[in-house]
Amino acid sequence: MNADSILNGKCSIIDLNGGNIMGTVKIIQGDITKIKVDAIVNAANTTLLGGGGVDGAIHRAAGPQLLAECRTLHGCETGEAKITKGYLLPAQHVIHTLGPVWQGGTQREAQLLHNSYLNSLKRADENNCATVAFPSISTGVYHYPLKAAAEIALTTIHEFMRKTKVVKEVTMVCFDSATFTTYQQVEQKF
Ligand code: AR6
Repeated sequence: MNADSILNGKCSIIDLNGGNIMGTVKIIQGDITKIKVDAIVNAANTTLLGGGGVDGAIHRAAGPQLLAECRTLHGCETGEAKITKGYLLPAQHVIHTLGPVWQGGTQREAQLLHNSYLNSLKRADENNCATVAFPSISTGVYHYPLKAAAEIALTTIHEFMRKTKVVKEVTMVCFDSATFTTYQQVEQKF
């Protein structure tokens, strides 16, 4: 079962490369904890030991075994990504990444957000994950401006999907309608 069949949300499916399909990028509105894919990405914090927002939702849905495995990872640097099992989630794996806190754009935030998406996709690739779902990293309590974040997210995803032979489908799971609309608008440029 794929994302759009289990979520009450709007769905827009974009094939890469104009019909000569190398992979699919989907933008949907919904809850990432409900999605059955090979890996969902978590917008975590430096401890990797849970928090609010999507991080809290993923830990609640995955159960305490996720926290136990996260304790063995010894945290995460900004822009890095580490993988665990998905435990009680429908997703097989969770890729935990730490996006940058927005500080006005002078602290390499754009590069660090790019690194978060790229390193998450690399972990997916290394672990044979064909289907991957992302939340909108850093645009919640880390306050990264939404449109700029969407441009980095979708550029990084499209570039990666032109190269990978493993990752076939990437879904951006937007929690609220403003995020969904922004990602849809940015995706139209590709
Ligand atoms: N499914 C999909 N997206 C969600 C869900 C969900 N279930 N819940 C929230 N979002 P945030 P950040 C959206 O704040 O900005 C945590 O406390 C949310 O609406 O979760 O990277 C961590 O521990 C927003 O669009 O992540 C860190 O301390 C997006 O996910 C810190 O927040 C990201 O919002 C990370 O901040």
